[in-house]
Amino acid sequence: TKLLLATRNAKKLLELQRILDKALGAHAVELVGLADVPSYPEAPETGLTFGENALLKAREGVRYTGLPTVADDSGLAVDALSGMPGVFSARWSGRHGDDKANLDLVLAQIGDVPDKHRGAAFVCAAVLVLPGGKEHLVEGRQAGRLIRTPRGEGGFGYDPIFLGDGQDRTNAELSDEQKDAISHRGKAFRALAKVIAKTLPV
Ligand code: ITT
Ligand code: NA
Repeated sequence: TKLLLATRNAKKLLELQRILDKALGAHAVELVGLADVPSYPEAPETGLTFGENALLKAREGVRYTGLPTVADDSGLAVDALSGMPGVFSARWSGRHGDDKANLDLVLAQIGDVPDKHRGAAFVCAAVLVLPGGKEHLVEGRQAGRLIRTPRGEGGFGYDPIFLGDGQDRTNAELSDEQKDAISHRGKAFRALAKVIAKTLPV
């Protein structure tokens, strides 16, 4: 079954295809990204929650292509920053997609508060929107805390400063498969895979 994944992020496409292949069997679903849809109109990410933003992206995908569409929105919620950067995670420093600038700003803002006040969680909302208008929304979380000095070369975004609960390595020190097993996005998309299996011919 062909599904649109409403993102231009090629890494995200590969990661989600890998998670869905593992959950549903290889080739059960084929994700098509926005890079392959000519003159696609960018959906505005104006929602105040991850779920709203994921729905905005997916509804636009269905409207424009008529394909069942999957989308996600994700970010880091820091307790000491009242849940920020949250839906603004990709552009917290004002430079959209500048992972280093965003990470440095969060580290500067949390400063040297003690470990017990350095709690944070990655959150991912994942949605499936069908051409008939049916909408399915699931959410995944990974709880942990922020360390003081970045470690590791893997992953992206805030992974080098995030130590998941029960882990002695940052998310950036894990392999892709190890991260998928415990991450917000892994959890959300394994839940969405179940919805896809029930809803679509796979
Ligand atoms: P879309 O095209 O799908 O909108 P995007 O690159 O804007 O893709 P998101 O809004 O989902 O992606 O990502 C928000 C930001 O949250 C991302 O740029 C990172 O800074 C952070 N983030 C999300 N998931 C993360 C993860 O697994 N590890 C580290 N940082 C993450
Ligand atoms: Na976003």
